[in-house]
Amino acid sequence: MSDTYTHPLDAPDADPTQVAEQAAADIARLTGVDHHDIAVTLGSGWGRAADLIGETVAEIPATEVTGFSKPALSGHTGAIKSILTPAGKRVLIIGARTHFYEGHGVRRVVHSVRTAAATGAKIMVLTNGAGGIRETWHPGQPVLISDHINLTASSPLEGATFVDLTDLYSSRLRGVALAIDPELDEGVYVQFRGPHYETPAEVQMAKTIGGHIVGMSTALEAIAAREAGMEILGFSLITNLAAGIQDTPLSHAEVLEAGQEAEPVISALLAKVIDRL
Ligand code: 8IG
Repeated sequence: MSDTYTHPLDAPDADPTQVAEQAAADIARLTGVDHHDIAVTLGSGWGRAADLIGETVAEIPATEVTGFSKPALSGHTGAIKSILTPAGKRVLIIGARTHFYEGHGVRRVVHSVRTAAATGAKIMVLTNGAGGIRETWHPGQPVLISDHINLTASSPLEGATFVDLTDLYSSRLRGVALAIDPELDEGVYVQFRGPHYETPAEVQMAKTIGGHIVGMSTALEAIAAREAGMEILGFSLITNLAAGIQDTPLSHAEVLEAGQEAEPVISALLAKVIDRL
């Protein structure tokens, strides 16, 4: 054995599905819950939702689970929780995500999603904080993701894996959310690599090609979730209007502030939606 630490997903003979199965076994052992029905990734602004979804049965640091990395971002808790809903469903909460811009490769970006699938979850709820292109939107507003445009020039799929992405963001699940809040708006999520925000010209491009939301996560995760056979529900919290749509510069502080203000409202919404899934 070399004494240089190699991440399990970077080993030359690593099989991402097998690493995810190991991670799921870690979660079962550490939480005492051997199966989850629904998985939820909590992005910026969504962190409180876990408390409203149900009873926290177990909470473990993500770093205890095979293949998970330390959260790179403030506003992400880094915990994995197992929650029991009043309806008796088991919900796996993923409080940290690895972003593509961290530069560790797309396998690590989607490892949490593959792990969620390996715990048995059939529904993947992906939430994020993002920029809004529609002028009618305001910071603090949650919107449903109806589709995406992946501008990362990457894919989590390896080899000749031709996965259908029609109805990627399940119209059935969006219907459940809309039944709870008929006012919810929907939009097409455009994933950029980041970590810089877009230029105003790039935002205009995103708008021209059919985008309404700009962000740095979710699209790659959704693709991996679909490959794993899960049904996907996506929510963006609009924390800022995209560059050039709002006339002031963007700041991470503004993003955190909009997230904090919106947190009680969007957390309650998410908890209600999950209760009906
Ligand atoms: I929060 O305006 C958040 N994340 N790409 N652009 C991109 N990602 C974001 C933005 C934004 N706001």
